[in-house]
Amino acid sequence: SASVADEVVLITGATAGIGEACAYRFAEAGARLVLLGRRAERLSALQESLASKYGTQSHTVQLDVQDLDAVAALPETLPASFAAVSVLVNNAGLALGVSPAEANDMASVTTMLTTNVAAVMAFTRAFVPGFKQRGKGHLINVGSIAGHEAYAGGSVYCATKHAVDAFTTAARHDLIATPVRVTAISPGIVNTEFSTVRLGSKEKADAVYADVEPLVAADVADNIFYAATRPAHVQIADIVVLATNQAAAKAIARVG
Ligand code: NDP
Ligand code: 8X3
Repeated sequence: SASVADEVVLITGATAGIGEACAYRFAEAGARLVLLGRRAERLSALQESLASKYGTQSHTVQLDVQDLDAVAALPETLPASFAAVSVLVNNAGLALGVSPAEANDMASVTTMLTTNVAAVMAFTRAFVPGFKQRGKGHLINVGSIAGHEAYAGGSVYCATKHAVDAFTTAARHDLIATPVRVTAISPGIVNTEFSTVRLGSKEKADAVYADVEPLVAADVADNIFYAATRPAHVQIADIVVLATNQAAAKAIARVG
C-alpha cells in the first residue's frame, strides 16, 4: 500500500461523525490535516486531541461550505506548509427532514443541494487543478447508498447523493489521462449525528439505530483510508458499505 505520511489531507465536515473519524485515521498514519467545519470549538478541540495523540500538524478553517466564494478562495489562503493538498475528502453533508416530494421545504432543499452538491463541485474546482499541476492527487467524495437508490421521504437527499455519484463518475472521465484518482464512498446506515440533524432530536435519531448494529464512523473512515492508501495505479471507484443486517437503505433487520 501507499503511505499518506506527511501528505496533506483536507477533510470537510471534520467536526463530527465520518469526517472526524477520518481525521483520526489519517492522523494515525502520519498525515498533515486541513480540517474544516462550522463549529470552531470542535475544530480546536480536534486539533489539540490529534496533536497530543499523534503529534499531528493540522490547520483548521471555520467555514460554511455553502459559501462557495470562500471555498474558491481557500487554496490561496492556506499556509504554505498546507498548500499542497493531495487528498481531498468531500465529506460535509446532511439530510434535513423526511418530507414527501410534494411537501419539501424549499429552504431545506437549497441547504441540501448547496451543501451536498454545489460545495463538492466547488471544492473540486478549487483543489483538483493543483492535483493536476503537481501530478498527484485523490478526490474522495462521500456519497451514500442514497446515491444508488431512492426511498420515500428522501426525495431531495437521494437526489443530492445521486448527483454526487454522477459528478464523481464524470470527474473520473475528465481526469482519465492524469494521475489523479477519483473515488466515491457510499455507506448505508452509520451511527453519527446524521439522524439527529435529519430528524431534529436525539430521541428520534435513537430509533433509527435501535435493535440493529449500524456502521460506526470509524468503519467508513477505514474505507476512505483504504482507498487513499492503494498503490498509485489502483483507483477505487466506489465502495458501497452496509451494516451486516442491512440489504438496502430501508431494508434493515431489527434483530437486536
Ligand atoms: P454528521 O452530522 O455526524 O457530520 C456532518 C459533518 O458535516 C459535520 O462535521 C458538520 O460540521 C459538517 N457540515 C454539515 N454542513 C456543513 C456546512 N454547511 N459547512 C461545513 N460543514 C458542514 O454526519 P455524518 O458524519 O454521518 O455525515 C458525513 C457524510 O456522510 C455526509 O455527506 C452524509 O450525507 C454522508 N453519509 C452519512 C450516512 C449516515 O448514515 N450517517 C450514510 C451515508 C452517507 P459543522 O456542523 O460543524 O459544520
Ligand atoms: C445516509 C444513509 O440510507 O439514510 O446517507 O439515506 S440513508
